[in-house]
Amino acid sequence: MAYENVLLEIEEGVALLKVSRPTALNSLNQAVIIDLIAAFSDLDADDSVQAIVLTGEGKAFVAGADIKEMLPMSPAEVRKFSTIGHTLMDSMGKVGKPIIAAVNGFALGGGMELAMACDFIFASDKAKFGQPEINLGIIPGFGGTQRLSRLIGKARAKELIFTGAVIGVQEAKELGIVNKIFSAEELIAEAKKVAKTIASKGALSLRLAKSAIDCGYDVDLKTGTTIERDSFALCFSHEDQKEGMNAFMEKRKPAFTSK
Ligand code: CO8
Repeated sequence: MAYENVLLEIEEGVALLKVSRPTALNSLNQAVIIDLIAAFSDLDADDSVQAIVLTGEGKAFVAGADIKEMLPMSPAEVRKFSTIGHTLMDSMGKVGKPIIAAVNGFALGGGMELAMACDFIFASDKAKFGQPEINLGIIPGFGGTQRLSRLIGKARAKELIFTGAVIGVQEAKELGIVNKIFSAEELIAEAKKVAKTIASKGALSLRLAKSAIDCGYDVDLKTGTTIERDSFALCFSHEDQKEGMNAFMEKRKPAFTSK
C-alpha cells in the first residue's frame, strides 16, 4: 500500500519505517496516524518482515500530536482523535513482530507515547524526551499517563507529566525509558543490526515471547505464568522448535523456517 506520511524500506527481514512530515517535526495529525495504522497492519501481514525499526525523518522523531489540528477541536472531536491514537498504540502491541523505536531527535507528547508503544527504545545522543502537554493546558492523551508510569514508576511519571519537563537522553536512560544510546550517525545502523539479529530467530517464538510478556505484565503472577506455560507448550506445535533443538544437538546453527 502507498502511504503519504511514512516512508518504508524493507531489507533482509527488517522494515525501516520513518514518520515523514518533517516541516511540522513529524507531528501526528490524523492522516499520519491513519498511515501508521495501515503500515503496521501491512507489516504484520508481510511474511518477509520479521522485525521493525520505527524512526522519524529529519531532526525530530515525533514532536507530539499536531497542536494546530487539535486547537479548534470540540470534546467530541478530540475524543475521536484520541481514539485513533489509542488504536495505533494498541495495534503496535498486537503486531506479532518486535518493534524497536530509534529515537533520532524530539520525542515529545504523542511522540514519546509512540516510542513507548514500541517494544523498546534506542536513542541518538541528540534525542530529547518529554510529556509537555501540561504546558498546553492538557494531559497526555495517547496513553502516556498509563505507559510512562508502567515504564518508570508512578512517582517519576508524575514528576515528568506535572512539570512538563523535556529531558536529555542520558536522563531518559537512567530513568529506564531508553535501553541504549548511540551517536546520531550510528543510530539507524545499530538499530537495524539488532533488528537483523532478532529477524534471524523463529517468527512464532518471537510472537509468543512478545505476547507472553505483554499479556502477562498487567496481571497477577499466577495468571502470567499460566500464559507463559501455554505459550511455551504452543512452541512445540511448530517446526522451529524441532529445528532449534536438533541444531543444538548437531552442533550447527539453526535455520528457522517458521512453518
Ligand atoms: N504540532 C504542530 N506543529 C508543530 C509541533 C506540534 N506538536 N511541533 C512543532 N511543530 C511545527 C512548528 O509549529 C513549526 O512550524 P512553522 O515552521 O510552520 O512555524 C515547525 O514544526 C518547526 O518547529 P519549531 O520552529 O518550533 O522548531 P524548534 O526547533 O524551534 O523547536 C520543539 C522544536 C521544541 C520541538 C518545538 O517545536 C515544540 O515545543 N513543539 C511542540 C512540542 C509539544 O508540545 N508536544 C506535545 C503536543 S500535545 C500532544 O502530543 C498530546 C498527545 C495526545 C493527544 C491526544 C489527542 C486527543
